[in-house]
Formats: sequence, C-alpha cells, structure tokens
Amino acid sequence: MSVGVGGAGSKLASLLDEGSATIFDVSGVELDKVEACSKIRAVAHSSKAQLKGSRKDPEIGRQAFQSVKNKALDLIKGQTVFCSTGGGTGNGLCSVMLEHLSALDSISITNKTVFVFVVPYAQRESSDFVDNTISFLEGPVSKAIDAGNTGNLIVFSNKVKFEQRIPEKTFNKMIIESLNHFLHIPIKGEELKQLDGNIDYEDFCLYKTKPYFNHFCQFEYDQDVPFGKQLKANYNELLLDPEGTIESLFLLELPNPDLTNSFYSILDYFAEDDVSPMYSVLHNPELKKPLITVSLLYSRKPLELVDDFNAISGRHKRNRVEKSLDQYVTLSRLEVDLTNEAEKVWRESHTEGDEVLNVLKRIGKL
Ligand SMILES: Nc1nc2c(ncn2[C@@H]2O[C@H](COP(=O)(O)OP(=O)(O)OP(=O)(O)O)[C@@H](O)[C@H]2O)c(=O)[nH]1
Ligand SMILES: [Mg+2]
Repeated sequence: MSVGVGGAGSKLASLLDEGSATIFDVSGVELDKVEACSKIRAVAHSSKAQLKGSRKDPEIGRQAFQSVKNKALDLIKGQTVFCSTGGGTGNGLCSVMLEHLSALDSISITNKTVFVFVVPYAQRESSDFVDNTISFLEGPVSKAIDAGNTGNLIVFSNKVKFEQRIPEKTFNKMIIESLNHFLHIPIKGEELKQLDGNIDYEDFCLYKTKPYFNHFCQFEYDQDVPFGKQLKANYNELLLDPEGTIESLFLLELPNPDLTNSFYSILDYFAEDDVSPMYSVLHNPELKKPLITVSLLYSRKPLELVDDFNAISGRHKRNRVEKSLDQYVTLSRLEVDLTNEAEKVWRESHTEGDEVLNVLKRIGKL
C-alpha cells in the first residue's frame, strides 16, 4: 500500500495504488482533490492551513504531525511513502516520520518503509522549495541514512518536467511508469519462463528494505556493446544519477532463449566493483530485442546532494539579486567635497597636506 503526504505525495501515491492509497494533508481542500481509499487530515494550529495547506512552511507540517502521530507511524510500517521535499506539508510531516524512525534502536525488515521523494528543479522553481529541500536532506534524510532504519530512498527530480515542459499529470504518470518497471520485477518472474537466475518476492522485498538510494532504469540491451557504456547512457533521467554501486539487481528479458549466455558479461561488469547482483533471466517471446531492468543501490551522502543544491540555489539567488539591482536600484548622485577628499589622502599617505592641496589648486580642481 502507498501512503501519500502533502500535495505531490498524495497525487503520486494515488496514481500508483489506484483506490487503495492513504493520503495525509493539513488541508481538507487538498484532500478532496485526490481520489484515495483513506484520507487523513493532520490538524494544524493555523486555521488558514486547513484551506491552503502549509504554504511552503515545513514548521506547520511538523507541528500538525502530533495530531496523527500514532496512526501515521503505524500506517507506514512496511509501506511506501511519497512526498515532495519543497512544500511545507509533505516536507514537515515526513521530516518528523524520518526523525522518529531514526531514533529507534532497530526496525524489523518487514516494517521498513520505502521513501519516494520529489525534489524541485532549482533552476526554475521557487527558492523556498529549494531551501526547504536543503534543510530536509541535511537534517532528517541525513539522520535516516546514518540510522539505517528505512528501506530504499528513491529521489525523483522535477528537472525533466521543467526542461521538457511536460504537463504535471503526464509527468506524474512518467514517474509511476518508471517506478513500476522496478516494482514489476518479481511479477514478471512469475509470469514468464525462467532461463537463469531467480529473483522471487522475498528476495525483492529484502532488497527494498536496504537503507540506500535506489536508481533504476530500463533499456534495450545490445549484447555486442559493453554493458557499462549502455548502462550510463540509459540512466533514468527522472532520478538523480547514481554513484558508487553497493548492491544491484537486474532482470533480463530475452526474445530468444539462445541468447541466455549474454547475461554473463553483465555479471563481469559488476564484478569489477565487487558487486554480485541478484538477477533473473526470463524468456519473453513478445519482445523483439532483449530488454533489461537494472537497479543500483548507492549511498550518496545527503550532504553531497545538499552541496549540489546549494550551488544551484546560490546561483539562483545571486541571479535574482543581480536582476533586481538592474531593474530597481537608481544610484543617488555622488556629492564629493574635494577639499575633504584631499585631506583624507594626505593623512593616509603621510604626505604634506599643503603639497596635495597646492597641486589640486594648480590644476584648477580647488
Ligand atoms: N512531479 C510533481 N511535482 C509536484 C506536484 N505537485 C507539486 N509538485 C512539486 O512539489 C513541490 C511543492 O510541494 P507540494 O507537494 O505541492 O507541497 P505540500 O507538501 O502540499 O506543502 P504545502 O502546499 O506547502 O502545504 C514543488 O517542488 C512542486 O513543483 C506534482 O503533481 N508532480
Ligand atoms: Mg499542498
């Protein structure tokens, strides 16, 4: 079951789990906009929040968490939570969830929660969204990584949405479609004939409970081209790029069982980094070319992510300041008394005051 928190989180959770998602928001109006099986309003002190949400202030979400604490912490056990990191509600409520999980000694594997975040595209989105994201990554996400009490952390970025001018609804569908490529791995294992390896539901669930960032992608595999080259060229553009793979898994679907041996060169690629992936090779007669779905778990420290955001957001802010200077600042006329200025110069340069004044008089400046 999916749990959606805040505006973006609720929309994505209900898209993934049509009809069976649970959504949280501080605003009843926002809850009404999304179809979900269960809708829970977190009560914020401010009455404006009931109508308009947290208005980009994560403190409002944080404070409202208290009203749903027990329900929320119970509900997210073993589930997938979606939220954006830029606004106030998703960021605020999820921050406290992550902090609670981080404070626990340990969590059983079946109770680990997968988190799916949507981060803003700093070059186009408001600097409030970016600043909220930086605090979120620096604080609760950093702590969660250190504590290791979450499942996979999946970070989608709105970059492609803005760069390719994609309508929000279409973009959300793209996010869910890409997530489903990963989530359908064990389902395909049951539907298609197995040629080699095996990833069953248990293996897959165990993989999802590891507290690392997860980057997944799907592409047509050409066995005559080095695997690493193809993988890098086909990184999922909706997700942040991966770094330093710790664990991985892949599902290779082949139109022709004669190609089965082609997976060995993929294992060779991962062996160079001492990674032994879980894998499954299946026969899919409906395909024309081999298709591979790969997932890489990596532990990019949130502080590095924060550095990226800081750099972009710094540039973003600087540009805005420069722009406002261009547009609005008119400099007042500079009134200089040359006698005073001359006196300053001779005091600073320890020259004879008269000498400086005489020169200025001679050249007609005084
Ligand atoms: N991909 C995607 N991003 C969204 C969507 N809705 C909002 N966002 C992004 O999410 C961030 C804003 O967060 P929201 O989820 O709207 O905010 P919220 O958690 O409801 O918090 P408040 O509105 O402040 O109460 C911005 O970066 C938006 O671009 C969506 O449907 N899809
Ligand atoms: Mg909202």
